Amino acid sequence: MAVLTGFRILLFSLLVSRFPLVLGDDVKVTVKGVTSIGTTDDNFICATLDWWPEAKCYYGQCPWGKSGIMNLALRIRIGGSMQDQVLYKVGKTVKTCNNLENSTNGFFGFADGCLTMERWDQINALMADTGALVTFGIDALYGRKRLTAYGLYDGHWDSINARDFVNYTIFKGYKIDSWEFGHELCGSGVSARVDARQYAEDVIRLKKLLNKLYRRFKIQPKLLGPAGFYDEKWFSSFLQKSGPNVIDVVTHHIYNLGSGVNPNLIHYIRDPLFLDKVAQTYKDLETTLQIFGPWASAWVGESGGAYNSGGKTVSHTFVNSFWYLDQLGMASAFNNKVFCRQTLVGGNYGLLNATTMVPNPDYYSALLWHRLMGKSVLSTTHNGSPYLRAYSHCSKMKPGITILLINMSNCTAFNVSVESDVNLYPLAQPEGVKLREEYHLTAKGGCIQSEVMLLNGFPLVLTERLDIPPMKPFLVDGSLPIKVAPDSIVFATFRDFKAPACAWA
Ligand SMILES: *[C@@H]1O[C@H](CO)[C@@H](O)[C@H](O)[C@H]1NC(C)=O
Ligand SMILES: *[C@@H]1O[C@H](CO)[C@@H](O)[C@H](O)[C@H]1NC(C)=O
Ligand SMILES: *[C@@H]1O[C@H](CO)[C@@H](O)[C@H](O)[C@H]1NC(C)=O
Ligand SMILES: *[C@@H]1O[C@H](CO)[C@@H](O)[C@H](O)[C@H]1NC(C)=O
Ligand SMILES: *[C@@H]1O[C@H](CO)[C@@H](O)[C@H](O)[C@H]1NC(C)=O
Ligand SMILES: CC(=O)N[C@H]1CO[C@H](CO)[C@@H](O)[C@@H]1O
Repeated sequence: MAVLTGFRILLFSLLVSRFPLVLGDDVKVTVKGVTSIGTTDDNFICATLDWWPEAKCYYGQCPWGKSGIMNLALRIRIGGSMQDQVLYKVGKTVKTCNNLENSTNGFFGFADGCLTMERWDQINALMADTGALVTFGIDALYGRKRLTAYGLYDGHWDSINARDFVNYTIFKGYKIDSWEFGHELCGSGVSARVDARQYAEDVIRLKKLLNKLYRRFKIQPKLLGPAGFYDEKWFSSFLQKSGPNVIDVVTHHIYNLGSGVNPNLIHYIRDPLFLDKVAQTYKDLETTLQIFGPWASAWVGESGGAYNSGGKTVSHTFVNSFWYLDQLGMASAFNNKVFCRQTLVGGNYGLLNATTMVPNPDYYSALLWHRLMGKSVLSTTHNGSPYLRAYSHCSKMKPGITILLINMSNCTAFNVSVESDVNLYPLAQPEGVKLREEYHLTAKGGCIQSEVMLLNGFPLVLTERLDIPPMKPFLVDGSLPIKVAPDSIVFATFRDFKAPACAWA
C-alpha cells in the first residue's frame, strides 16, 4: 500500500510538471465549517428524458438499461416540450390514439400526442430495472382553449384524463417519486402560457386528486411546478394563490449560456463574469420562496446550459463541465435540492451520446459529484482570480469535506491551500502527515473540446464489458497545496478537516 501510494504521488508530480511554461498563483480557499448554507436531496443529480431513443430501445429494453451506465441516473424527469399535448390512452375519455406518422425522433409516444399504456408499462419496466426515481410531467393544457396568437390558454384544466392515468399507474404499482404539472407555461411562456391564478387553481385541483388517489399511501408523491423560467411576478402570484400544503417543490429552468448556435458559446462557458450572472436568478427565487412559499423547496427542474439542443462542438465535450459543475455548485449553494440535466440522451447536451450510448465527459463529472459531494453545502470563498471557482460540501459517507476547484484559466496554474475560517480547528494536525485524495480532470490532448476526459492522466472510457472504468484518486501529502493546472477541474477530499457542520457519526 505504501509503495503504491509513493508511486501515485510520484506519478502525480510527473503529470503536473507537464505544464512547464505555466504561470502560477497562490490561492487561499476559506471554508466555513461551522454551519452549512444549504442541503441537497440525497439524489441531487437528475437527468431529463423527453424522447425515447427508439433506435436503441425495443419493447422497453434499452441496451444501457441494465448496464452500469445507469448507476448515475438517480433521478429521471420525463417530460418536455411535447408534454402538454399528450393524451393518455386509458379510461373512457380517450378512445383512439392518433398514430399520425411514425416520428423519427420517437418521443415516448408524445410525438403522436398519445401515450399508450403499453409504452408506459415499458418505461416503468426500464425505470424499475435501473432503480431511478421518476418525476413525470402531466399535461396541464388538457381542456383549455388557446385564447391568443401569443399562446395564452384560458379556462380550467380538465383533470379526467390525468386522473385515469394516475389511477392506472397506482393500480399497476408503479412508483412515481413526483408529479410535475405542465411544462414552461409560466411567465411569458415558451410555446404556451397560463395565467398564474388559473394555474394555482388547477394545481390545487391536482393536489386534491392526488390526495384522493394516494389516500392509502403513507408517503405520497411530491407535487412539482411550474417547470419554467423564473418570473418574479408570476411565481409570487402563483405561490400566494395556491397557498401552503399544495406545491412541494418549485421547479425552475436554467439556460444561462444562451443559444447553442451562438459562436461565442465557447467563450461564454469560460468567462466567470458571464457564468456569475445567473446567480441573481437563484437569489431572486430564494427570496420569493422565503416571502411567499416557505413551505416549498427549489429544484432546477431542467437545465442544458445552452438551448436549441446545446452547442455542436461544446456541449458534449470536456469544456462543458466548466459550466455543468459550476452550476451544480451554484445551485446547491442556493439550496436547490435537485439539478436535472437536459438530457440523459438526446441533443448535443446528452450525458450519453445518442448514437453510441457512450458517456460524455459531463457524465463522469456528475458521477464524481454524486460519489464525493455530500448533502451539506459549506460556504466557500477564495482570494484568487475569478477564473478559479471553488465549492465545498461535507464529504459523502465519509468524515471531512470535499472541495471542487475549477480552473477556467488556460494559462494560470493555482497552488491552492484550504483552510477553515475558524482557527480553532487547524487543518494541519501535529500527529504526522495526512493524505488527501485528489481527482484531477483534464481534457485529452489538452484540447478542451475533446470528447474524452482524463482522470489523473488516464482516459475515462468504458471497459470492454461496457462498465464505468474505476475512478481512483491520487493520494497526496495533505500539507502541500493543491495544484490546479490550467483548464482543469479538481475534486479533493480532506478526511481530517474539522467541520462541525459535517459531524459524522
Ligand atoms: C506552487 O507550489 C510548488 C510546490 O508545491 C512550488 O514549487 C511552486 O513554486 C508554487 N508556485 C507558486 C506560483 O507559488
Ligand atoms: C409506421 O410504423 C408501422 C408499424 O411499425 C408500419 O407498419 C408502417 O408502415 C409505418 N408507416 C410509415 C409511413 O413509415
Ligand atoms: C381505478 O382503476 C381501477 C382498476 O382499473 C378501477 O377499477 C377503478 O374504477 C379506477 N378508479 C377511478 C377513480 O378511475
Ligand atoms: C456521438 O459520437 C460520435 C462518435 O464519437 C460523434 O461523431 C458524434 O459527434 C457524437 N454525437 C454527439 C451529439 O455528441
Ligand atoms: C488561451 O486562450 C486565449 C483566448 O482563447 C488564446 O488566445 C491563447 O492562445 C490561449 N493560451 C494558451 C496557452 O493556450
Ligand atoms: C487570470 C487569468 O488566468 N486569466 C485568463 C484565464 O483564462 C482565460 C481564457 O482561458 C484568459 O482569457 C484569461 O486571460
